[in-house]
Amino acid sequence: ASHTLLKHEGIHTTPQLTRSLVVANGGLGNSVSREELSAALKEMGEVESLLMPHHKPYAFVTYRCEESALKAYTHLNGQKLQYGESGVMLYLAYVNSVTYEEEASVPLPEGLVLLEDFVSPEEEALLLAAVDWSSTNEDVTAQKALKHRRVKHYGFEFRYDNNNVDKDKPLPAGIPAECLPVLERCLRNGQINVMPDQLTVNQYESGQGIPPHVDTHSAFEDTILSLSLGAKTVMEFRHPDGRVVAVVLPGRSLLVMKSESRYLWTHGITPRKFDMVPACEQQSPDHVTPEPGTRSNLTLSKRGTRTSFTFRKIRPEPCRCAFPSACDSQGAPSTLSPSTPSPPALP
Ligand code: AKG
Repeated sequence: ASHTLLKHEGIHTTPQLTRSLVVANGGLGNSVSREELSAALKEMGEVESLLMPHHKPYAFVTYRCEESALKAYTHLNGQKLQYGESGVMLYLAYVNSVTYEEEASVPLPEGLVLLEDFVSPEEEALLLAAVDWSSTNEDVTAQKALKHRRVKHYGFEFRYDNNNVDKDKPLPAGIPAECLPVLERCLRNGQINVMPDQLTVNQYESGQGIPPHVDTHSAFEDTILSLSLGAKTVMEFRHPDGRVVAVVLPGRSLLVMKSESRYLWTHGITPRKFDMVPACEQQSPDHVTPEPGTRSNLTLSKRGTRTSFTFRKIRPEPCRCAFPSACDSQGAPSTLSPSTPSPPALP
């Protein structure tokens, strides 16, 4: 099976001993993490490089010397790599060179900015404590348990049935006071030029997400802020022409969506328990889609609980943006909903 796989993938193996091996079944696409594979390979000798292509079921390892490669071949070929509660059988073969064409790079959507460490750990704790998830105040904050996450709205309720807000029905609870220092910082720094009046707090457990959507143009003004608290996640942006950009959102970061990234690209979080993120986070922490000519250096990251604060400004007049194909004010249907409501509770 590994030979078929390698043939279909255009990988040329050689019976001669070389410093490089392809490790079939040892790829990110098989849910093997970089740390797990790397630990097993390092036991055989000094590893010069480990390449784990995006979504592929194999990896390439290059050792400093041929003796280590031989040791890896002898001890790991046909052996089970144990990870988590399961394992996978590894098949190794020598390759003359490690050649792998990366997927083409896609730049970040126009208008999208990610600001890391935007809030301190103390502010993060304060903000998380400001959200009272006990269900006694459901009407005050329009709290909902959706199929894929739980949400709370402040200022105005975002209604998932019509993807809009009742602009003349403000909620009893406005944006919590704990948010004001953060929003004032955004005003001072120029991320926004008007104070938001609507907040949606989403809480995602591992395995949960939000369907791809564009925030309804007629409901909210241009700039949308999303503050990530707790665990990191990966948000996918999709352009109508098919481009997809995956962006890592670390805890305590602020995502600013303006212009094309707010009006035309959908944003969403795929419900899953692991994300692929750069292995060395210092290098390229916010952008998973690889740069041209760079080597994949991705690893699997386990998701935890993430709470996001999405701040928006209610739009008083119809939207007159430059993206009519996605603008409900200019006749485009409001197609995608950021929610799949949970089925009614059983008695
Ligand atoms: C929404 O509530 O419409 C969102 O897109 C939330 C985004 C996030 O969780 O960062």
